[in-house]
Amino acid sequence: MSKALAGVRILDFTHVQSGPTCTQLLAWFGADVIKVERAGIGDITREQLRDIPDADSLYFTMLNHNKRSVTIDTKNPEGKKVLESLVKSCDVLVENFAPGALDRMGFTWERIQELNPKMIVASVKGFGPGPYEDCKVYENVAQCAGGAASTTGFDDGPPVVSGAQIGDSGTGLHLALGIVTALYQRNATGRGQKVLAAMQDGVLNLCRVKLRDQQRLERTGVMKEYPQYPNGEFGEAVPRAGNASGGGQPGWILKCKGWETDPNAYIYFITQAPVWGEICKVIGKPEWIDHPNFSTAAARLPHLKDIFAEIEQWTMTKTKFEAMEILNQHDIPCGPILSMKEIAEDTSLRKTGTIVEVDHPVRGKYLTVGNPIKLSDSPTDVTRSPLLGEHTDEVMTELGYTADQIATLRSLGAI
Ligand code: CAO
Repeated sequence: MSKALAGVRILDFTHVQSGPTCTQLLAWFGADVIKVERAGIGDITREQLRDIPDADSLYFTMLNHNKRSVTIDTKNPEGKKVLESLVKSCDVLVENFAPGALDRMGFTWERIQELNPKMIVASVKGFGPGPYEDCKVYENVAQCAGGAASTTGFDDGPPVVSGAQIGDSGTGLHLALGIVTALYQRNATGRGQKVLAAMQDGVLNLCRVKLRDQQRLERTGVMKEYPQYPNGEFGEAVPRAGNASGGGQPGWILKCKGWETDPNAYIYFITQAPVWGEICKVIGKPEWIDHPNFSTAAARLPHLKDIFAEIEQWTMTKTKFEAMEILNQHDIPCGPILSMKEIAEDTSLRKTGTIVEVDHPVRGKYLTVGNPIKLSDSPTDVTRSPLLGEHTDEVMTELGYTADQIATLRSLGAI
């Protein structure tokens, strides 16, 4: 079956996590992604957090599937020429170097336009234009600067970063959408353009509801679905909300059977208004259905702490899966707290290709997260990440270099 992005060639100048997430997605949709790395070194993540000596790390392999790898020293004058021919033959250049690195290499937007006016140049940077635009940025810096950390955690503790890589992988996703959109616009204009996804902006986009809450707080001084209500104090800024969810459907994480020894024996329980009666029946509190303190969503808000304490008395008598089974029969929204071990062993995620086993010539079999976006006419086959420079000769030949020229460039240290 053909792939959605078949025929699109990506010059993948990305490293670490944010950029590679983006180009991996494009590769999964069928683009030919050519990853350019430094000979002998490669993407720094190849050797970071290694679990098998001399094998590309899981960090690298899980972010670089379905790509080809070529090595080019882009600071070597001859290597620069090779990169120029790649620029001429690709549709998109994706990079996430520190600010200014691409310019210092001699590949300014103007120069790239000279070489290929149709080229789309897509960048992840930590910050957009402004006081921090020259800063290097990693995941947690973005989570802190994008509003996630100040709004995550519990009120009596410090800011907390999330395990979800919303700064890196989240921004990679944003960039991928920008690239596909620019490709679409190029169909009409025939021109390339610059695409920028700043990590701070990407995180803030994912924290949109917290900027909503900031304005609600400034107007009303209170947010009734937050755990600070009704007994705590609200300050000037949106506080950390613990595990609370929205106003119409307050939720919390509750202990389940086995919580004393299993750190993940918990369930997320949502007291969704339309099923309040069912909740009361399930937990053995039918008198709450019409009780003035509990009968409406608004009446319940000041009593959420007591309500969840009571529900927890019930969830503690069930495992999280037993509780799920019962609650789902009553259409009560809930979710088990799944450990990574449980997710890795989940058969339904394997069936859908969301968890995939991949074979690698050096490290052997490993698990990865497949393409979370499923296209019915463009299915994803996850193939292993490339070894460093595995496709240098192949790509150079496609660019028109002869075997002798390739050997010479290699002897010069250009590739
Ligand atoms: N040949 C020759 N030189 C190469 C090369 C190649 N094939 N590929 C890269 N380089 C050079 C670059 O030109 C750069 O050189 P100069 O500093 O002399 O201009 C150098 O390698 C290092 O690039 P860098 O500054 O991007 O790398 P770093 O490890 O110092 O910083 C990071 C890493 C991630 C902090 C930085 O790239 C960054 O801020 N990127 C933007 C934000 C981002 O994506 N962050 C998320 C990273 S994922 O957690």
